[in-house]
Amino acid sequence: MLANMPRRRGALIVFEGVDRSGKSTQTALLTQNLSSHQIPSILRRFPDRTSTTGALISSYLSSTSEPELSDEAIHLLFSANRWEAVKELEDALLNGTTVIVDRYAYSGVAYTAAKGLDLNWCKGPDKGLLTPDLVIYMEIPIEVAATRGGFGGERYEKIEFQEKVRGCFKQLKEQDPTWRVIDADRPVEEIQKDIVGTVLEVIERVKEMPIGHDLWSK
Ligand code: Z5A
Ligand code: MG
Repeated sequence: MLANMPRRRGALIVFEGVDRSGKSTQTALLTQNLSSHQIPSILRRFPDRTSTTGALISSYLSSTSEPELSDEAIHLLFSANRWEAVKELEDALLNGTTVIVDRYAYSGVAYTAAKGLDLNWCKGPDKGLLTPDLVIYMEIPIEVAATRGGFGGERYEKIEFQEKVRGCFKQLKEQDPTWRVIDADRPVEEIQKDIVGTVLEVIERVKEMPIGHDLWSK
């Protein structure tokens, strides 16, 4: 009887890492691989440049924003861009769909804290967001990432700044047991194999657990 069947939810899987660490490549492959395992999933990315806040963010990142937004204002816009998506993500999880997210609040904190703002202040606006079941951190030396296609095109894509971002990610990782570090300086398929194994385990483990709404609130 359907009514008596336990309700199964999807898992919230977040990918983080410095620029060109391979997040978009791996999230796209993961969606295909989950589909071949008959596991329903959707892929979302932040910033979502299609919304109103996303258009402002996109303009800021390509340095055409006039007048210049303050570091605090752009930080809050990135956070608002995530809050706009909460209902859609939560509905998908409740329907049993796994949600794969390419960058999340950790990027929000790491990129703003790398500018010199207080890390705890940076966490504030994202407190209470949906809590990821797994954060996959794509670990790569900045010099290697900088040799990859497209590095250098936007505001933050400078080696010295990316080193600071990497240091901020390291602090966040130390405070969070849901992080899994993946060596991202390997062939694409080899990385994907590790990711699929870890993600399948997490989907199975959390399917009957409640969804968390308490990122950084405990
Ligand atoms: N930002 C922020 O400040 N605050 C926030 O709250 C959020 C973001 C959410 C735009 O993000 C900027 O917004 C970003 C952080 C800031 N800062 N910058 N600059 P974005 O996600 O839109 O950035 P992007 O343009 O998609 O780049 P990316 O995410 O940094 O790249 P990636 O997704 O990690 O890498 P990729 O696109 O998969 O791969 C890059 C290239 O490497 C490509 O040519 C691949 O074919 C190649 N590649 C991938 N994997 C490999 C392997 N394993 N070996 C060799 N080559 C590879
Ligand atoms: Mg990307």
